[in-house]
Amino acid sequence: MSEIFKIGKIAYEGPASKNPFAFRHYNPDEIVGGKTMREQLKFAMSYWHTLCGEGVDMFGVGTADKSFGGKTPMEVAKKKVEAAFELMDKLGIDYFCFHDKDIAPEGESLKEFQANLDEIVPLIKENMKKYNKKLLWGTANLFNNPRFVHGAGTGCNADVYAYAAAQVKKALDITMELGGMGYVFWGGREGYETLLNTDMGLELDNLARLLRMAVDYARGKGYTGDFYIEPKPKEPTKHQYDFDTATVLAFLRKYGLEKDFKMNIEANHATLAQHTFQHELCTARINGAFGSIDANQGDTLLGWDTDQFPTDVYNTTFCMLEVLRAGGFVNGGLNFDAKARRASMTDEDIFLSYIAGMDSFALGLKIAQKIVDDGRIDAFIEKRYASFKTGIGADIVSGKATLESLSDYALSLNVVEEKTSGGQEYLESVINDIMFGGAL
Ligand code: XLS
Ligand code: NI
Ligand code: NI
Repeated sequence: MSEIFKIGKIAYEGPASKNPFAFRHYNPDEIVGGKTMREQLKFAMSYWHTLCGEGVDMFGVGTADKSFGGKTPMEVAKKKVEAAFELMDKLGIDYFCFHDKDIAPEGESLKEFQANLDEIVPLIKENMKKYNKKLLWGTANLFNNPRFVHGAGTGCNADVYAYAAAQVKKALDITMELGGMGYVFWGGREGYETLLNTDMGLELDNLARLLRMAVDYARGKGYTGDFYIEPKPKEPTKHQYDFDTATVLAFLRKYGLEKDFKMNIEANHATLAQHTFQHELCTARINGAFGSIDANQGDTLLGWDTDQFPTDVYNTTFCMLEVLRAGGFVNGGLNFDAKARRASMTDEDIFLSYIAGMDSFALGLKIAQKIVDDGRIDAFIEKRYASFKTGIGADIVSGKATLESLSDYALSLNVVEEKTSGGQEYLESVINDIMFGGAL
């Protein structure tokens, strides 16, 4: 088989290396926090951005050609499989994620789409074996085709709903066939533009019905992986139903689905919801719903999902701190739902983008582990809440306290003043000390 990318395998060369095609921080076999970096980080390649994204934007056509020498749509799909595995192999990425539509052309009908998928999936399976790669998660694209203009699971047309269900069923079948560890529902067009034409109650009931059907179907077939919801507050619709983690948790609990779903948290979606990435991860963690991560970053000056490769090390650090606090990934991982900028259109840019993202997360992991080992942050938090360990605080936590007993207690104190510092500036400087102390 001939090479598609004229770039060799990317190796770890250490922080002193100036070779752009080398890792400076991601050393797959190095142990951090009791596991290898490869196990801690579980990097995945996003099929859509990497093999399908050509740099189209609102004002211009693509700048990168992703046909990889194929001519017909099916030829191109096969070439993409080759390119995908060559890329993962060269970058040392163990996992990938895809939408049904990324891997095979839709054709003219549902039957044709499924036949195309049936031709490509065995090829993918073969390559997974050959290169020892795994499927982190699969999903169905229920947003691109014009039929989903009013939504898929939350649309107004029952035929479209059934079509969406057929796509979900097939995408689940493929995910199971490929031994996938997860299945994602990102609510593409599940939202609304105006309540003047929207029955929000029915739309949400129907979405819950679709999720329930998907879970029952896959579990009935013996699927043991995770189901994820990927929150996002807006884009493409003005109001996406899966706004953020807290909103999704309330939805899942209303419909009794909370045991069946975890979160797939995307950094750029968190910031669109006016949250930090860490806030979303923490909300998922404390609710037992931490699952997987779409690793990318937005731009604070732009109000949309720019899906940039993550290079902000503060963010990767606080992300990995949450991952460590959650006890690490189980079925999830770090999927680079990220694309090189439109002006970064060369094959080299694909490699350089992944290297940048992987190195930034490797640094984040190392620093997060240092924060844990250093202990100053945890000790500060521990001390800050110490009053809940004994006396009246312990009564509050154990449930022994009542409104009356607290009132009596407060009256016995009569005057309560709070003069203890929250220490934010000190703690921020501790983080900088851990990151840069001694390094410069
Ligand atoms: C879009 C989403 C999408 C999901 C998969 O904003 O991030 O790419 O991750 O459907
Ligand atoms: Ni995503
Ligand atoms: Ni996104």
